Amino acid sequence: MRTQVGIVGAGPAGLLLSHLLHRAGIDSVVLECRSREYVEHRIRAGVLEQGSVDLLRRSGLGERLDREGLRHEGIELRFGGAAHRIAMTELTGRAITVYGQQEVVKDLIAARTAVGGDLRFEVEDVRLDGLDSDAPVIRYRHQGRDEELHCDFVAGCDGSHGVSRPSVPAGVLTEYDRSYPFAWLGILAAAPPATEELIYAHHERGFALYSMRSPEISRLYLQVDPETDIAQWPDERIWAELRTRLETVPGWTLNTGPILEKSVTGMRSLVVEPMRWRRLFLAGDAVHIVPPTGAKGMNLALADVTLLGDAFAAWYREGRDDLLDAYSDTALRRVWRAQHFSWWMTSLLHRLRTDDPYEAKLQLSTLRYVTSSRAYATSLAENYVGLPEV
Ligand code: RFL
Ligand code: PHB
Repeated sequence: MRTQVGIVGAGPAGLLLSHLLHRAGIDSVVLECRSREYVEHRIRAGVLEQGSVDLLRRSGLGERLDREGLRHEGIELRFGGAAHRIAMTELTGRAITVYGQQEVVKDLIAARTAVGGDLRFEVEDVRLDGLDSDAPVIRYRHQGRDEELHCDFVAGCDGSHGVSRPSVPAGVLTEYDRSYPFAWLGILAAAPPATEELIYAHHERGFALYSMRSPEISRLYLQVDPETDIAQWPDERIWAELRTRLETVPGWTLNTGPILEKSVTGMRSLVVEPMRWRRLFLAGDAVHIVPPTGAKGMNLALADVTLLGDAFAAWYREGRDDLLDAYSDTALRRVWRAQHFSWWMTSLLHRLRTDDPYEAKLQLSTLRYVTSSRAYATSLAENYVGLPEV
């Protein structure tokens, strides 16, 4: 079997790339190890930058997004017993849209299948060969049979635990990383959001975040120890801790309801350079990871494959390889801006160490500054809504 671009991974990166290539008249096949049902229901990110929304609309994926997405023009920083609004749209002219990652994934799968796109779910044992030749091959098992996919290029969009990045020979790639001594416990609850805008709360017991998915569904997160055993967090304990960290503003109360899903996610920062080796192009979480505090991961994945889609189009249509050659350097500029912003938001809002009151004082000083200086607030806002050029 042959295609032009073989894509590993049906997350936001792999699916959008396949969609953009189709629109440019380029063939691709997407290989995904999970089932369609699984990837359509995996609960993760929720915030789309203005640029991501514009991109999805431009590529014909805006219909349900415009209907169901929640446009937000500000966020709240809550600390020291008070609420402080960052007026993103007033400061930058741009906004964010709250729309679940799994909804983006569903829309992309629907768009690909509507035009007969080749998406193969539940493939096993994916191996990449011939990446340093003009004729790479992806070998895998599907429905009990050994298969080969011959292609011109491979796009490694298989997330942080994929096979693409480890297929590059040792010594070629450089890793830059940072780990954090905390994790997030996230819940999805059948409770109407008690807030119109997202609340990022700094509290002496640790960070909390109030987000949402719809007028009926809230999404909340608590900073917890990375070793946390979810069994130690029955629903009542989660609500009690959320109350302690969020009900710090007089008269404000949380809405509670049945918890539909809960999970613990570790936090990490990672960039791997360059984002290409020969005929393998890496995109999204397969090549960089950010802690979720800046809401950047999915947006970066979408931005990477937008560049990649244009670069493949220039190669196939005009025989140009300049955009493919520039892909890694161009993408890394946005990646590093998002790395800094995500690290900064994370460091500002979490309880860093139990025994260092100095750091807590610096955080509060920075929080007061960012919520009182228009210049500093604008910096936060323009990073949060997404910088058009970086
Ligand atoms: P994905 O979504 O992980 O997709 C990779 C796909 O590859 C498949 N795969 C393989 N397929 C075939 N063979 C193999 N060997 C394979 N190995 C893996 C996987 O099954 C999967 O389907 O990567 P992609 O496309 O790069 O997208 C990245 C985003 O998913 C990620 O950055 C975001 O979810 C991060 N993130 C957030 N990003 C935002 O922009 N805004 C947010 O508000 C936000 N909040 C979050 C987040 C991530 C979180 N968690 C759970 C890590 C909140 C949380 C809690
Ligand atoms: C979410 O809604 O899941 C969400 C929102 C903002 C973040 C991270 C996650 O920074």
